Amino acid sequence: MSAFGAGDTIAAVATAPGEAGIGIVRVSGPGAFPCARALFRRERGGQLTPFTAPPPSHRVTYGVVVHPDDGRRLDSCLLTCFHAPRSYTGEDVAEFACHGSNLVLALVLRGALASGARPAEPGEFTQRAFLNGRLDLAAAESVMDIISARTTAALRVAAGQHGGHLSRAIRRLRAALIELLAEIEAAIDFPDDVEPPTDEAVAARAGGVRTECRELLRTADAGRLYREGAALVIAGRPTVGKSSLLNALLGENRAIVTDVAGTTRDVIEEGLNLGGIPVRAADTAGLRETTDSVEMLGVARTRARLAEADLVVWVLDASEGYTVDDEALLPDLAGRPLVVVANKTDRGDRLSAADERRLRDRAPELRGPIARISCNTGAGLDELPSALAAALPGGSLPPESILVSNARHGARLAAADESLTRAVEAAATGFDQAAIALDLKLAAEALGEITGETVVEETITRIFARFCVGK
Ligand SMILES: Nc1nc2c(ncn2[C@@H]2O[C@H](COP(=O)(O)OP(=O)(O)O)[C@@H](O)[C@H]2O)c(=O)[nH]1
Ligand SMILES: [Mg+2]
Repeated sequence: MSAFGAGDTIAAVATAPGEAGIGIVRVSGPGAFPCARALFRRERGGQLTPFTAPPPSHRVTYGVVVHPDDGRRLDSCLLTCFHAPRSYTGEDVAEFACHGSNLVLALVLRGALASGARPAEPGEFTQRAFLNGRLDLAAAESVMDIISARTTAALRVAAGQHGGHLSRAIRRLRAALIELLAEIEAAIDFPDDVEPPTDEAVAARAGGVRTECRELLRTADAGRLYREGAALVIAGRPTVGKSSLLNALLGENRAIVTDVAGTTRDVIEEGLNLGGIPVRAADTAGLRETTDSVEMLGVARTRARLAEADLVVWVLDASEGYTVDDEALLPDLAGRPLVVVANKTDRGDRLSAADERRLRDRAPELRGPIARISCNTGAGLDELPSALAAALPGGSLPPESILVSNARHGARLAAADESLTRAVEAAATGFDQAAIALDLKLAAEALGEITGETVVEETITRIFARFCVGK
């Protein structure tokens, strides 16, 4: 059936465990319809009758599933049969939609196993869909991203990839390389009849593909951001309003706010949606020298968080301006992407243009304008989420763009870039085209691994092992 010796029949509960309105058992493979015949009955006038021929494809049939041991009515069921190759996996598929009871679903699954199916491995349905050509590899990988997306923007990125956004771009680049390769190889094979492309043409065409690979690679920050979210750390000296800011971003009183320095001692982390980007925002203990042993631990934790932050939000007290105590924090804060938020503008704004120049001078990581807010009056808070999102690495690319959101795809694009760089340099120095062809081949192969056209079995196994059972 496929290179992997599929052809056996697999079964799994395809819905999440727990009590729900509906639960589905999915069976795929040549034994799917025999399974359905063994477990499903139509009910007419109190009589349970098995079907003689499988129901037509893509049609829902109402009936009951029976207990695998005694053949008695177990639950009502909507059976949908999908005839190969027009199914999710490309094989015969039977889906039993019953009530979402763990017990009902476990018994239906047991029945399917008793009629010859075996338990599906994690991701095996989607793996079969890929192996049978129903999905390319990038689209198959996006299934996990769709399932785990936490914001609509993350979902949009995953849906774009599922719809073939990225794959189409990659296939076009790969086709351009293969065409160039064919011309080079034809001239090598038939030197008397075929003119080789000029070295300039080879360099230009390989260079053009390389440029596009690099453009795609540049979207990797944004892709990762939408997919995995970002870690935002709110930091600053005590009582500038860090906890107040977290509460304002959350729209609830999560962190304790007092006028006592050293109130926040542990890191408080909450998830929020920042202009479509899933963010984990951490409120931290104010950075200062302290002799209080608990506060010292808090400050150590703040430093650890800062080291891993995708964006540091440095809170100042606008009414005090940029003070020496703020400046003393620079060694702790610098080195990560940084935005400055000046809070308490309701008490006045002493942050001068000279302060701002000094800040930008000392902290080259500082992004965007300084946001002026008041957590007390709410001034400036409406614009803050989009300003923070834009300051995140990659946060300025909209989720509708073609984004490389998967680390594996990024690595393959980087490999293609490397091979193409060698090819371009070799062509520019008039190197033997047979040697250049090898690098072009490597680049085409790296691109093919993204869509799955040239991928090795081991990679496929590794990719789908990360899925859950039933997908
Ligand atoms: N006037 C004024 N006071 C604020 C503002 N934001 C916070 N505060 C007060 O400043 C004090 C310290 O706030 P908190 O959020 O606990 O600061 P943290 O130590 O940085 O977490 C509290 O008394 C807050 O009520 C603001 O925008 N304006
Ligand atoms: Mg605090």
